Amino acid sequence: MDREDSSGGIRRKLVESKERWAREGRLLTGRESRPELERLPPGQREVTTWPVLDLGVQPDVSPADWRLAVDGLVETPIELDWAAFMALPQTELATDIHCVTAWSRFDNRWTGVATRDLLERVRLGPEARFVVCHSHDGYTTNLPLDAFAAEDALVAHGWEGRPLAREHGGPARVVVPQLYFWKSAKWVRRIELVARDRPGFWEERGYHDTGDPWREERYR
Ligand SMILES: Nc1nc2c(c(=O)[nH]1)N[C@H]1C(S)=C(S)[C@@H](COP(=O)(O)O)O[C@H]1N2
Ligand SMILES: [Mo]
Repeated sequence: MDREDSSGGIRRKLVESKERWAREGRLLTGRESRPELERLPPGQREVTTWPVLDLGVQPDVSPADWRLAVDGLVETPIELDWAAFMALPQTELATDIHCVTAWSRFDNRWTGVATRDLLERVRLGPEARFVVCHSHDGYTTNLPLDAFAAEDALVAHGWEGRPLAREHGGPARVVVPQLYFWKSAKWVRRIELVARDRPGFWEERGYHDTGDPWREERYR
Protein backbone atom coordinates (compact mmCIF):
# COMPACT_ATOMS: atom_id res chain seq x y z
CA MET A 1 0.00 0.00 0.00
CA ASP A 2 1.44 3.39 -0.85
CA ARG A 3 1.12 6.36 1.45
CA GLU A 4 -1.81 7.83 -0.37
CA ASP A 5 -3.80 4.62 0.04
CA SER A 6 -2.98 4.32 3.68
CA SER A 7 -3.90 7.90 4.59
CA GLY A 8 -7.06 7.59 2.47
CA GLY A 9 -7.90 4.47 4.48
CA ILE A 10 -7.30 6.21 7.78
CA ARG A 11 -9.42 9.11 6.71
CA ARG A 12 -12.24 6.82 5.61
CA LYS A 13 -12.18 5.03 8.99
CA LEU A 14 -12.19 8.31 10.86
CA VAL A 15 -15.13 9.63 8.87
CA GLU A 16 -17.01 6.33 9.24
CA SER A 17 -16.58 6.25 13.00
CA LYS A 18 -17.79 9.84 13.36
CA GLU A 19 -20.80 9.05 11.17
CA ARG A 20 -21.55 6.11 13.45
CA TRP A 21 -21.32 8.37 16.51
CA ALA A 22 -23.84 10.67 14.88
CA ARG A 23 -26.25 7.82 14.16
CA GLU A 24 -25.92 6.45 17.69
CA GLY A 25 -26.22 9.84 19.33
CA ARG A 26 -22.95 9.21 21.15
CA LEU A 27 -22.18 11.59 24.05
CA LEU A 28 -25.69 12.99 24.14
CA THR A 29 -26.82 13.63 27.70
CA GLY A 30 -30.10 15.43 27.11
CA ARG A 31 -29.28 17.61 30.09
CA GLU A 32 -30.01 21.30 30.01
CA SER A 33 -27.60 23.94 30.94
CA ARG A 34 -27.64 27.66 31.25
CA PRO A 35 -24.75 29.75 30.00
CA GLU A 36 -25.51 32.54 32.45
CA LEU A 37 -24.88 30.15 35.38
CA GLU A 38 -22.43 27.62 34.01
CA ARG A 39 -19.45 27.78 31.79
CA LEU A 40 -19.41 24.17 30.59
CA PRO A 41 -22.20 23.13 28.19
CA PRO A 42 -23.96 19.80 28.86
CA GLY A 43 -21.84 16.70 28.31
CA GLN A 44 -18.58 18.64 27.97
CA ARG A 45 -15.40 18.38 30.04
CA GLU A 46 -12.63 20.92 30.31
CA VAL A 47 -9.20 20.25 28.80
CA THR A 48 -6.09 22.39 29.01
CA THR A 49 -4.32 20.94 25.97
CA TRP A 50 -5.52 21.89 22.50
CA PRO A 51 -6.39 18.76 20.48
CA VAL A 52 -5.90 18.85 16.70
CA LEU A 53 -8.83 17.57 14.65
CA ASP A 54 -9.08 17.55 10.89
CA LEU A 55 -9.36 15.17 7.95
CA GLY A 56 -5.68 14.26 8.00
CA VAL A 57 -4.56 16.90 5.51
CA GLN A 58 -3.02 20.12 6.79
CA PRO A 59 -2.61 22.45 3.80
CA ASP A 60 0.56 24.49 3.71
CA VAL A 61 -0.55 27.98 2.66
CA SER A 62 2.02 30.74 2.89
CA PRO A 63 0.84 34.29 3.58
CA ALA A 64 2.29 35.24 0.17
CA ASP A 65 -0.15 32.88 -1.60
CA TRP A 66 -3.01 33.36 0.82
CA ARG A 67 -6.30 34.86 -0.42
CA LEU A 68 -9.68 35.18 1.23
CA ALA A 69 -12.80 35.64 -0.88
CA VAL A 70 -16.07 36.93 0.55
CA ASP A 71 -18.73 36.53 -2.09
CA GLY A 72 -22.14 35.14 -2.99
CA LEU A 73 -25.15 37.30 -2.09
CA VAL A 74 -23.21 40.49 -1.44
CA GLU A 75 -23.16 43.84 -3.19
CA THR A 76 -19.39 44.02 -3.60
CA PRO A 77 -17.55 40.71 -3.48
CA ILE A 78 -13.95 40.99 -2.28
CA GLU A 79 -10.80 38.94 -2.47
CA LEU A 80 -8.22 39.96 0.10
CA ASP A 81 -4.55 39.18 0.02
CA TRP A 82 -2.62 38.92 3.28
CA ALA A 83 -1.64 42.61 3.40
CA ALA A 84 -5.22 43.77 2.78
CA PHE A 85 -6.52 41.35 5.42
CA MET A 86 -4.00 42.53 8.02
CA ALA A 87 -4.85 46.16 7.19
CA LEU A 88 -8.47 45.63 8.32
CA PRO A 89 -9.38 46.57 11.91
CA GLN A 90 -7.88 43.97 14.26
CA THR A 91 -9.85 42.50 17.14
CA GLU A 92 -8.51 40.66 20.18
CA LEU A 93 -10.72 38.54 22.36
CA ALA A 94 -10.72 35.49 24.57
CA THR A 95 -13.38 32.85 23.95
CA ASP A 96 -14.13 29.23 24.84
CA ILE A 97 -13.94 26.29 22.44
CA HIS A 98 -16.58 23.53 22.64
CA CYS A 99 -15.88 20.50 20.46
CA VAL A 100 -18.61 17.97 19.69
CA THR A 101 -16.22 15.20 20.83
CA ALA A 102 -16.86 16.58 24.36
CA TRP A 103 -13.78 18.67 25.13
CA SER A 104 -13.98 22.35 25.95
CA ARG A 105 -11.06 24.72 26.23
CA PHE A 106 -11.52 28.02 28.05
CA ASP A 107 -10.02 31.46 27.40
CA ASN A 108 -8.40 31.11 24.02
CA ARG A 109 -6.90 34.47 23.18
CA TRP A 110 -7.43 35.19 19.49
CA THR A 111 -6.32 37.98 17.24
CA GLY A 112 -8.07 38.49 13.93
CA VAL A 113 -10.65 40.33 11.91
CA ALA A 114 -14.18 40.35 13.29
CA THR A 115 -16.58 38.69 10.86
CA ARG A 116 -18.74 41.82 11.20
CA ASP A 117 -15.90 43.96 9.91
CA LEU A 118 -15.47 41.64 6.92
CA LEU A 119 -19.19 41.64 6.15
CA GLU A 120 -19.33 45.40 6.39
CA ARG A 121 -16.80 45.59 3.52
CA VAL A 122 -18.97 43.53 1.14
CA ARG A 123 -22.41 44.78 2.18
CA LEU A 124 -24.90 41.96 2.46
CA GLY A 125 -27.59 41.40 -0.09
CA PRO A 126 -31.11 41.31 1.38
CA GLU A 127 -31.51 37.56 0.65
CA ALA A 128 -28.36 36.45 2.47
CA ARG A 129 -29.33 34.14 5.37
CA PHE A 130 -26.57 31.54 5.65
CA VAL A 131 -22.83 31.31 5.27
CA VAL A 132 -20.84 28.48 3.71
CA CYS A 133 -17.13 28.41 4.58
CA HIS A 134 -14.76 26.72 2.13
CA SER A 135 -11.28 25.59 3.12
CA HIS A 136 -8.06 24.62 1.40
CA ASP A 137 -8.41 20.96 2.45
CA GLY A 138 -11.79 20.67 0.71
CA TYR A 139 -13.70 20.99 4.01
CA THR A 140 -16.91 23.00 4.07
CA THR A 141 -19.26 24.00 6.86
CA ASN A 142 -22.52 25.99 6.90
CA LEU A 143 -23.71 28.46 9.53
CA PRO A 144 -26.72 30.70 10.08
CA LEU A 145 -25.67 34.24 9.22
CA ASP A 146 -26.49 35.57 12.69
CA ALA A 147 -24.13 33.05 14.34
CA PHE A 148 -21.37 33.78 11.83
CA ALA A 149 -21.81 37.52 12.36
CA ALA A 150 -21.95 37.31 16.17
CA GLU A 151 -19.94 39.88 18.09
CA ASP A 152 -17.34 37.35 19.20
CA ALA A 153 -16.78 35.66 15.81
CA LEU A 154 -13.49 36.18 13.98
CA VAL A 155 -11.31 35.14 11.14
CA ALA A 156 -8.32 34.56 13.42
CA HIS A 157 -4.65 34.64 12.48
CA GLY A 158 -3.18 34.83 15.98
CA TRP A 159 -3.46 32.75 19.12
CA GLU A 160 -1.91 33.69 22.48
CA GLY A 161 0.07 36.46 20.82
CA ARG A 162 1.63 34.21 18.19
CA PRO A 163 0.74 33.41 14.58
CA LEU A 164 -1.91 30.70 14.46
CA ALA A 165 -0.14 27.36 13.92
CA ARG A 166 -0.70 25.51 10.66
CA GLU A 167 -2.12 22.47 12.47
CA HIS A 168 -4.86 24.69 13.94
CA GLY A 169 -5.72 26.26 10.59
CA GLY A 170 -3.06 28.92 10.09
CA PRO A 171 -2.47 31.27 8.42
CA ALA A 172 -6.13 32.00 9.19
CA ARG A 173 -9.25 30.21 10.34
CA VAL A 174 -12.80 31.03 11.28
CA VAL A 175 -13.64 31.07 15.02
CA VAL A 176 -17.34 31.05 15.93
CA PRO A 177 -17.40 30.51 19.72
CA GLN A 178 -21.16 30.19 20.06
CA LEU A 179 -21.29 26.96 18.03
CA TYR A 180 -19.46 23.61 18.26
CA PHE A 181 -15.97 23.88 16.89
CA TRP A 182 -16.58 21.91 13.69
CA LYS A 183 -18.31 25.11 12.48
CA SER A 184 -14.99 26.99 12.78
CA ALA A 185 -13.29 26.33 9.43
CA LYS A 186 -9.52 25.97 9.49
CA TRP A 187 -7.47 27.17 6.45
CA VAL A 188 -10.45 29.18 5.24
CA ARG A 189 -10.24 30.46 1.66
CA ARG A 190 -13.80 31.49 0.84
CA ILE A 191 -16.79 32.80 2.78
CA GLU A 192 -19.90 32.44 0.68
CA LEU A 193 -23.21 34.14 1.50
CA VAL A 194 -26.25 32.15 0.44
CA ALA A 195 -30.02 32.42 0.74
CA ARG A 196 -30.76 28.78 1.46
CA ASP A 197 -29.00 26.51 3.86
CA ARG A 198 -26.53 24.07 2.31
CA PRO A 199 -25.09 21.35 4.59
CA GLY A 200 -21.29 21.13 4.77
CA PHE A 201 -18.93 18.18 5.24
CA TRP A 202 -20.02 16.99 8.69
CA GLU A 203 -23.55 18.32 8.39
CA GLU A 204 -24.04 15.92 5.46
CA ARG A 205 -22.73 13.10 7.65
CA GLY A 206 -25.19 13.35 10.50
CA TYR A 207 -23.99 16.34 12.49
CA HIS A 208 -26.53 18.94 13.53
CA ASP A 209 -27.24 21.73 11.09
CA THR A 210 -26.83 24.54 13.64
CA GLY A 211 -24.64 23.01 16.38
CA ASP A 212 -25.40 25.11 19.46
CA PRO A 213 -23.51 23.46 22.37
CA TRP A 214 -25.86 24.99 24.98
CA ARG A 215 -28.75 23.11 23.37
CA GLU A 216 -26.56 20.08 22.89
CA GLU A 217 -27.16 20.13 19.15
CA ARG A 218 -24.55 17.50 18.37
CA TYR A 219 -26.41 15.48 15.73
CA ARG A 220 -29.50 15.88 13.67
N1 LIG B 1 -10.65 23.06 7.10
C1 LIG B 1 -11.07 22.31 8.12
N2 LIG B 1 -11.60 22.94 9.18
C2 LIG B 1 -12.02 22.23 10.25
C3 LIG B 1 -11.93 20.82 10.26
C4 LIG B 1 -11.37 20.18 9.12
O1 LIG B 1 -11.26 18.94 9.04
N3 LIG B 1 -10.94 20.98 8.08
N4 LIG B 1 -12.38 20.11 11.37
C5 LIG B 1 -13.32 20.79 12.25
C6 LIG B 1 -13.47 20.10 13.51
S1 LIG B 1 -14.40 18.70 13.51
C7 LIG B 1 -12.94 20.61 14.68
S2 LIG B 1 -13.30 19.91 16.17
C8 LIG B 1 -12.04 21.78 14.67
C9 LIG B 1 -10.71 21.41 15.30
O2 LIG B 1 -9.85 22.51 15.32
P1 LIG B 1 -8.43 22.32 16.02
O3 LIG B 1 -7.71 21.23 15.27
O4 LIG B 1 -7.75 23.65 15.93
O5 LIG B 1 -8.70 21.93 17.44
O6 LIG B 1 -11.79 22.27 13.37
C10 LIG B 1 -12.92 22.24 12.51
N5 LIG B 1 -12.56 22.90 11.30
MO1 LIG C 1 -14.80 18.22 15.80
